[in-house]
Amino acid sequence: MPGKKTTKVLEENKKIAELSPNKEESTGEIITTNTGVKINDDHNSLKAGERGPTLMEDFIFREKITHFDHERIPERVVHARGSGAHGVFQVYESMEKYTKAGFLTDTSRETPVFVRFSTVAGSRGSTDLPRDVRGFAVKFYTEEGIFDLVGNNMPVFFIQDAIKFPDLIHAVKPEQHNEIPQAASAHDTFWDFISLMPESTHMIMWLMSDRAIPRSLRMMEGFGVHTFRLVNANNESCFVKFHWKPLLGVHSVAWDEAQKISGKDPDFHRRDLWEAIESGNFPEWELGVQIVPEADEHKFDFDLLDSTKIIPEELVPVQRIGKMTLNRNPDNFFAETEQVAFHIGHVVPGIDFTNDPLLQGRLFSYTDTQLIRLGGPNFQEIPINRPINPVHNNQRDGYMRQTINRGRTAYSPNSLRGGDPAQAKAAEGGFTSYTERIDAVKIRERSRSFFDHFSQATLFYNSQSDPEKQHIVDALRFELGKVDTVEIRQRMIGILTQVDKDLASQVAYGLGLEVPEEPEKPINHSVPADADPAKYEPFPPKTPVPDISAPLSMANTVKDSIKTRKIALLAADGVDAASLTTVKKALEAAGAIAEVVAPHLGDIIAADDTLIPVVKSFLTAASVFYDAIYVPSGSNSVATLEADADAVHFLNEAYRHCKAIAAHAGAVQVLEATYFFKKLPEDKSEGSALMEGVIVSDDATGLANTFIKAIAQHRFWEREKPRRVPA
Ligand code: HDD
Repeated sequence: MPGKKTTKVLEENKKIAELSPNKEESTGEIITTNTGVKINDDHNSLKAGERGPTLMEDFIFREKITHFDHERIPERVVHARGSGAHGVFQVYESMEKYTKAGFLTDTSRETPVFVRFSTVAGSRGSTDLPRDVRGFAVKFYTEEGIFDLVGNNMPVFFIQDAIKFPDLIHAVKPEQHNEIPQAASAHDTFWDFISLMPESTHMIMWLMSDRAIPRSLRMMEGFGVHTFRLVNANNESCFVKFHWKPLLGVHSVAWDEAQKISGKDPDFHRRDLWEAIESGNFPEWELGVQIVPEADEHKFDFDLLDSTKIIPEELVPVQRIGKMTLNRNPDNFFAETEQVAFHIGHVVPGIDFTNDPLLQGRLFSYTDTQLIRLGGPNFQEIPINRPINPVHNNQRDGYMRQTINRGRTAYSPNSLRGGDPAQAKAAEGGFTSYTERIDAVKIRERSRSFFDHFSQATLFYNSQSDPEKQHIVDALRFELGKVDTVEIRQRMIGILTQVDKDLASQVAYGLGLEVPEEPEKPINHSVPADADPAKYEPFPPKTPVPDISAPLSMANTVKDSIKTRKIALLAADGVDAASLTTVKKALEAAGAIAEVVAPHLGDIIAADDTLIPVVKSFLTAASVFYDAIYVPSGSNSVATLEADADAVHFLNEAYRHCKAIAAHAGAVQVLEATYFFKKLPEDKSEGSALMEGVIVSDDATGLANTFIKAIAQHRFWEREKPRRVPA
């Protein structure tokens, strides 16, 4: 049940939804045409006689069909599949030392936000669970205008210069001759490109890690990726990297699980986000900043302008400066989530750009794409894109203009309107670009400071826990295993040797390839053909870089809560009501969602004749939709489940996907019917890695407590080692 505060927010949200302009909701109204004429018959077209042809004259029919025929707009060229939500952002302490941006200095302000999460490669209707980067785009509707933080759930990018973006996307999208595969990077063209682009290696480590298959959009980090500038009221600037830290921690699913979810519920993430908000479990992130003083620009081994690099948190800590809460679902997917137009160039006074060549290229691309996608220059007038502060300028006309500009003048300077709209001085909030000194020659080249492509890939790999490393190996074996061209696989082994020899040899083994004794140096296409290669050797290290960076591993994330985790309670007629409800109540008290899954829908009759409502049947549920499983006692229920292949499969899958499993001692027979329990070592005592997260007890209260701690651990990846469980 949502608490008092949450209920208040939900009620206020309803009011906002009613008050906003452009909203329409038919409650007992009469159906009309778009010209407002009441319709008498919406079921039959106008015909010449009962069995005669339809008449052209039927303006009601024509209007309806014409509108329908034009319902589609081009989907986004990337990030087509997305899910959105409204919310608010509030800063904890004034950041005025660094920036004059009002939403980062005024602690009393609640700034409205709209967030759109997305996958990158798939089409609009593709699954939520491919191995992919997730977009994490936040629109802040500040009192000084819109600021868009258009980031991803990974802190680096594939390429250093935006001129390579079309190549990257053409390579990862379905192949041009047969439009295969959908929403997948596991194919020849992607790896062909990557194997020829050493600068992508760091990003590839992230993409092959579990970050690419999140458990929930609510459990992902977000990153602004580029280094931006903050500028304060004295026009002093510092560099900044933006982070979003989810309060529920960073968690993923298993790859086998991701593939199954894609079949059983392609809307898994969208549904999860929607349901969390509807139930008052508002997703929360803290905004983090890494601040680098201007004077330290050249202090690091890497270039701050290079988007394939992070600033390790050991070198510059992340300060958590505010919180974002998503508390309202969109009213209409198309009007809001589809029509929202983000742009890295939407900044407010106090935030400015750097010369990162990827960022600079993005500054061009985003408006350009909206012109084709949303059909013209007035896309900013679509309700979801409008700032909350008024807009005044001399821009006029264009397709679908909404604003009715009054008066005679649409130019500046003018005298007829007293010079309106007037310019604002910087002190009055007028945007002034940071006066960065630039003294340069025009050059189509990349800086030598961008040429260390492997150190941070190695840092990322070394920072992972053993199971995470294994997942990277498995992911690379999977992805490259789907590549038909052996030369591409081999070239990738060459790249991986630059990251870690052991990683390379494990992947090579899985692919049946050899790691060459003397791997060829990866080809670097960003070096101009007629250049002296010595000019592009990475600079020698300047500052000690950590061997490992703890925040890079998801193993170190917060694991103190089971809030919003979904737990299946497997039961059938004859279940022991106390054994079921004690655990159910304890889980719900800890904030989890506990659902009874049974052989049939409706109610099951407990041993004491009470009726227990069933949420899902084995036909409509699947183990992969849950974070943990509990089997209560009751001899008839246990007998039914132990003989039910679906119930046993449910448990086998949960074990294979390393989830917490609990059974009342009276239900241990159901576990004994599973593959894993039979195969577990004779010694089923605590402390055995394979038994971790498997709980059997005859004390339902004690079991619930241990179970809750186990679920909070998220997954017991160590179990994967023997790889003996079919699922
Ligand atoms: Fe981009 C969409 C994130 C590089 C060109 N991008 C888009 C979205 C996100 C990102 C989250 C979806 C926004 C939404 O939900 O509507 N893009 C990134 C990040 C990048 C990046 C984090 C690197 C740091 N993007 C990038 C480059 C270019 C683009 C280098 C082109 C030069 N991106 C686009 C685009 C899209 C887009 C074609 C497609 C739809 C849209 O803009 O509105 O303009």
